Amino acid sequence: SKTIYLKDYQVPDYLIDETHLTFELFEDHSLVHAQLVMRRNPEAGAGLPPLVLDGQQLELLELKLDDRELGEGDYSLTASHLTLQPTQERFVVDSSVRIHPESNTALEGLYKSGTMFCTQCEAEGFRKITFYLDRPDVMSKFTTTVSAEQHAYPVLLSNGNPVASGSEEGGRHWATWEDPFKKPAYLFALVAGDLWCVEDSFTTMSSREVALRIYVEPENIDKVQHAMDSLKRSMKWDEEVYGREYDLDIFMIVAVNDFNMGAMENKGLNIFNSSCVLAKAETATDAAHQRVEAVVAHEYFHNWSGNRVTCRDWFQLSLKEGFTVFRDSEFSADTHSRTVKRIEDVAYLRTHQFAEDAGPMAHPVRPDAYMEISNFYTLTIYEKGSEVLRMIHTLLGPELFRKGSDLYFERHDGQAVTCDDFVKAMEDASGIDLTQFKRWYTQAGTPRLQVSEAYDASAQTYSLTFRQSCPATPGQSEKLPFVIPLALGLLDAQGNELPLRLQGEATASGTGRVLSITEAEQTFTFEGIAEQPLPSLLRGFSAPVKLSFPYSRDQLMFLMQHDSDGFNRWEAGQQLSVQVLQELIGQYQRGEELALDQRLVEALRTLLLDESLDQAMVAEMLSLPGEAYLTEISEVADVEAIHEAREFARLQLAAALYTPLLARYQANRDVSRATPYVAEAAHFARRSLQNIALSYLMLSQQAEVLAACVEQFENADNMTERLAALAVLVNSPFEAERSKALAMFADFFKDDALVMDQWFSVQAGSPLPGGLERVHALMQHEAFTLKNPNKVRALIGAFANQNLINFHQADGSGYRFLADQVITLNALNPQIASRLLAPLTRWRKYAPARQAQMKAELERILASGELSSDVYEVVSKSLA
Ligand code: HT7
Ligand code: ZN
Repeated sequence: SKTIYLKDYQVPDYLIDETHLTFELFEDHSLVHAQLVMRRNPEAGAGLPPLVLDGQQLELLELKLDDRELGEGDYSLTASHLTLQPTQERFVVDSSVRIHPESNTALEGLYKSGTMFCTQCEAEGFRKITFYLDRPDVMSKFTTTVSAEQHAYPVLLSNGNPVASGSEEGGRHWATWEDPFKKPAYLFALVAGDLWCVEDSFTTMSSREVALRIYVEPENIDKVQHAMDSLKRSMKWDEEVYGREYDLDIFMIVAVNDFNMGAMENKGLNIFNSSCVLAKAETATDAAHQRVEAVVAHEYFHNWSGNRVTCRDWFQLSLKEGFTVFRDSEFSADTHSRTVKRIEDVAYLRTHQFAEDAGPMAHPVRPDAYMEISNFYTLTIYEKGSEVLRMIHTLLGPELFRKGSDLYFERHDGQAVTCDDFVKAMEDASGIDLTQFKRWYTQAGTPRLQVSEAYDASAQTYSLTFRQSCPATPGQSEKLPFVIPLALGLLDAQGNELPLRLQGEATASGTGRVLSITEAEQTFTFEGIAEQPLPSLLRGFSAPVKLSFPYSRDQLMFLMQHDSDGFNRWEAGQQLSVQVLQELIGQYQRGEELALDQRLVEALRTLLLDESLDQAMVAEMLSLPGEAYLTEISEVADVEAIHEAREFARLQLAAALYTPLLARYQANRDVSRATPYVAEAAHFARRSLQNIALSYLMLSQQAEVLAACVEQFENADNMTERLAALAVLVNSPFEAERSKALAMFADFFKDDALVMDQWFSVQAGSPLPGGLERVHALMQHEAFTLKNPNKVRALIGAFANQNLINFHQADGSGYRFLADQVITLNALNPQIASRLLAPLTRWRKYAPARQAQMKAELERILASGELSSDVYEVVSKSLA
C-alpha cells in the first residue's frame, strides 16, 4: 500500500463544472452513464496535462470525449485509473460503466441493503460508481436520473430537488433530481426502494418552508417521530446559536440496515444507519434515544460545517468532523444537562481517544500521512478535534467565537478549505494570535500536566506551577509546548470560592477564571490569599490533557461536596475511586486480602442520601471508572487484577449501601411505573439512578432484589428498564431466571433487528466465565450475520471491547478468535475488519506473555493472504 502525504498536495489539473448522471438499476447489475462538463483548472498552470480519472471495480462500456467515441488506443486503463488526453481547455467526457451493487459487501459505493439500493461515497466511494475526479476540492453541480423497476422500487431519491419523473416501458419508472449547490463527489447519494416516509415541515428564520421527510422500511414507520422532533430542534438550534439557515426546499433522511458508520451527511439526502434513526420507548433505550438525537443533529449541522464549506483534502477531515462534533455536543448540552453531557464526553474521550493517542495509530488532529483514509475516521479526528474547537471557544469566549464562525462561513461559502483557513477566520475575527495554539493540530499524543502548589502565609500568596510534556508518538519524538487553557477556582476551608487576583493585577476579576499555559514550565501566583486554599483544576475539562495534582483522599471528598463546578465534583469522585481501586489492584497483585477504603463508601452514601442532588449526577458518581479506563491509565495493564479489584469494590459498596440503594431504587421504579416514557433529561436521570442501583443491589443476591429485577424485566413499558434488568440477570448467577429472560426477550423481539443487536450485546459483554464459547454459539444464531456491521459490532465488537476478562483469557483464545473474524471480514468488508482489529493493536499495554500472543495474531493476519489497504495499514503500523 502506498502512503499519501499532505506535503504532496497539489490543486487539481481539471475541474468539473457539471455532472450529469443516469443510473439504470437492475437485479444482476447496474449501468451508470456520466457526462462530465470539464475545464482546465486556471490555478494549475499552463498546458493540457493528461486527465487522470479515479475508478475502481468499473467495467467500462463506452467512453467519449466531446462526442467522439474513444477506442482502446485513445486512453489507458488500470485497476484504479482511467487516463485520457484532452485537446482543449473545455471539454465533455461521457462514460458508461457496468457495476454490481448486488454483490457489493464492502458497503462502499452503490450497494444493496436488503431490497433497497443505496450509496456511501465518503471518503472515496464515488470512484466505485463512475470514473471521476474523486477528491473533495473538485466541486460540481449534479443532476441525477435514476431508473428502476416501479413495483420493487417505488421511491427513487437523490440530492437536491426533484425536477421530473415518468414511466417507461416494461414496468420501469424514473426520476430526475437536481442539486443547485456545487458539491464534491463524496456528498453524492442515491436511494431506490420500497420505502414509507413520515413528513413534516420547518419554517426557517427567513420564513421559507422546508419539507422534511424521513424514509424507512414500512415496518419501522412507528419509530420515526423522535428523529423528526430531533431534526426540527437541530434546525432551530443552528439558526439561534450559529445563525445558519437550511438552504434547499427539502431535507430527507433514509434509514438503512447495512451501514459501516452511524450516518452520512449527503447534501439534502442524509443516509443513516437505522440504529441512528429508529427509536421508540418500547424498543430503544435512553442511550439510543440520545444517540439518535445527537446523530440527526450532527448530520444536519454538516450542511454548513462540511457541505457549504468543505475540506480541501482528507488531511483536513477534522475541519468538518471536529467542528461538527463540537456543534452537536453543545446542542445536546443545551437540550438536556450540560454537566452530564460533559461527563459522558470526557469519560469517552479519556477511555478511548487517550488510548488511541498512546497507541501505534496515534496521529495529529490534522494528520500528515495516511495509507487508507477510511482508517482516519478516528476518535482523534472526531473527539479530540472537537476538544480543540472547544479550547478555541474557551480562549475566545462565546461572542468572539461566533464572530469567527460567521466570518469563516461567509469567507469560504462554496469552497474547499483547510484547518488553517478556519483558524485564520477565528484569529481575524477575534484579534487573538493562535499561532502556538495550532500545535494542537500538528502534534499527536496526550499532553501531561503536572501541577504543584506553594502557599506563603506571610505574603498571602498562593502559587501554582505547571509542567507540561507530551510523550513521543509514531514519527514525532520531540514535542513543543501546547497552549493549554486551564479553568480553575480556589476554595477556602468552608468550600467558598476565593476572588482571584494574579500578581500584577490591580483587582480580582471574579472567582473562577481561565489561565493560558503556554510554556513547558510556568508559575502563576495569586495574591491576597488569606488561608491555604484547595485548588479546583481543569474545570469542565477545559483541555484534553492528563492532569496530576497530589490531592489527598480527604481533599477529593471535600471537592466532591463543595466544588461549584459540577464536572469537577464528579471528577473528584473519579479520582478518589481511581486511587482506591489502584490500591486494591496492588493488594491483589501482592496476594494480600483486599480491603476497601471506607471513605469511598461514606462519600457515596452521602450522595445517595441527598435527595436534593440531580439524580443523573448521583448515578454518574456511583459508576466506578470502567475496566477500559483503568487499563488506559496503567503502565502495564493487569487484566485479572483490574477486574477482581473493581468487582470487589462493587460488591462491598453493594453490601454497605444496600438500604439507601434499595430506597432510591424503589422510589424511582414506583415513579417509572406510574409515568409514561418521556425522552427528556429528568426522566433519563431517574431511570439511570434506578438502573445503576439495581445493578448494585443484584450483587447482594437477595431474593427481594431478584424479584424486583424480574418484575422490572417483565413489566417495564420501555427498553431502558427492560434491557437494564436483562443485563443484570445475564451477569447474575441466577441461571434459571437468566435463561428464561433471554428466551422471552428473543422470542418477543426476534423480528426487530436493532433489539436483537442489544440482545447479542448484553450476552457478549457478560464477564461470567465461558464468554468466548457463548459468543461462538451466538454466531450460529439465525439472527446473526457477518455481513451486517451492526451485528458484528453488537456481538464481536462488544466481546473484544467490553468483555475484557473474557477477551484477554490467558490461553490467548480470545485473540485467536478476533484474528479469525478479521481475516474473514477482510474479504467481505475491509472497513469493518480494520475497525474490529483495534483491541489487538494495544498489545504494548500488557505483560510479555499476552504481548507475544497478541503480536502472533497480528502476524498471522499479516500472513493470511491478500489484505485490504485498510487492514494492512493498521496491522503493519501496530507491529512496527
Ligand atoms: N461524514 C460521515 C463519514 C462516514 C464514513 C466514512 C468512511 C466510511 C463510511 C462512512 N459513513 C459515514 C459521517 C459523519 O461524521 O457524519
Ligand atoms: Zn460528521
